[in-house]
Amino acid sequence: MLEDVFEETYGSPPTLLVRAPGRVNLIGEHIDYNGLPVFPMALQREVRLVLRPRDDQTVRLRSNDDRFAPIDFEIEQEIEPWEKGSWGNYAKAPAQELAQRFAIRRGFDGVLQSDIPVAAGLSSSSAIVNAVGLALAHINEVSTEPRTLAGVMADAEQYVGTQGGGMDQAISLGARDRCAAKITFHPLRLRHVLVPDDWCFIVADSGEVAEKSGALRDAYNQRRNECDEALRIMTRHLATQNITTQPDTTYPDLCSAIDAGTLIKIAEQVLQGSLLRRFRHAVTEAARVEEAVGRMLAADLQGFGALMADSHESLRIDYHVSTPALDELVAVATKGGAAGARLTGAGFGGCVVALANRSTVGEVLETLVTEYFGQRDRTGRREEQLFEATPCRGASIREI
Ligand code: NG1
Repeated sequence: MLEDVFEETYGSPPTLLVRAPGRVNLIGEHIDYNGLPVFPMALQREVRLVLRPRDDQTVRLRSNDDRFAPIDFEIEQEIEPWEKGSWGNYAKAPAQELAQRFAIRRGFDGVLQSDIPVAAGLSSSSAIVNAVGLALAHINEVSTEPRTLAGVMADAEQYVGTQGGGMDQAISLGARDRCAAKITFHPLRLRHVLVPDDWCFIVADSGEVAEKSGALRDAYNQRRNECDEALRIMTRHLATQNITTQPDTTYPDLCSAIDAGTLIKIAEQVLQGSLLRRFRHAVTEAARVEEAVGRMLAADLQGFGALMADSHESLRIDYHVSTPALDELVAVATKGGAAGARLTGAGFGGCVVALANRSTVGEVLETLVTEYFGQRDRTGRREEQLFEATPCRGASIREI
């Protein structure tokens, strides 16, 4: 029990329990940082943190997973990060952000555990940021209202050096039980959509580590910069045609002013190479999100699945974030009868998500086991690598 580990470590029992779930993004990939809507759900895998507030500015935290060494640091306006890829930076990130914005002064002793696969595109990192952030906000009497805290935590996570969007923090803090949420940004809004009872989302982990705080950070940030550059060129061009005139036009402005088909035709004249491909992905993916919300509301499983398949193709060809293993998992899930499958999260490894009807999910799982996981070197941690995602409520904190 986490409480026992706490008591053994610190000599007295913890007083608070925080939980923060991971998430699986159903559709809307690599577009949150363009301010475009996304459609994830929180899942049953989560970070749990037991803690006892302190009267000073120290945070002492240990994980019950021996791979992660115990950490301690002082809450200050400027907190020096540990080396790139170090897990402790996900605890320092919310501490620094809350110190800068709200001058928080109280730390805590804590023990944390997580059953979210690490670096697999299921947002294990944001779950730590949110759990620590929620704990610090609570004990320092800062607002813990999910949407407010989500914005703060999204800024906080930039501390690790990845220029992510705000999807992960928003869904992990704001999700409702049994629901996915369409998230729109600036201002942040969550529209909760009940996942039909007979829909099953399967998560299958390729086993390829997608460590975004490490080496892949640059590849991720590069795509974000390419999207910015494509937008700049497009708005400049559109201004010369008197189509849009604002200099600070955003992706959402553009997508609501001009339909996706027309935008892409214009882009094909104006952009080249990777800028054209990144732009095309962003615009078509945003349109797929809008459509996917309608498909879920209409309980149209096949329609939703087809959009997932299109999303994967766009991420593979235009966004260039897939891998042969992810493509193989998508193909195997589809062959097994999934209505659709796609890589989920940042890509470059990690997981795919597949959609199946409850009556056919067994067949999809079996096909994945025999044709992907049953093969040599992929049999290691089956129940961790292949599971059904249950839509769960967002983070919470309570006294124990
Ligand atoms: P992952 O790597 O799956 O946790 C990242 C970003 C998201 C979003 C997705 C791609 C962070 C914390 N998360 O998620 O904002 O851009 O990639 O859709 O940077």
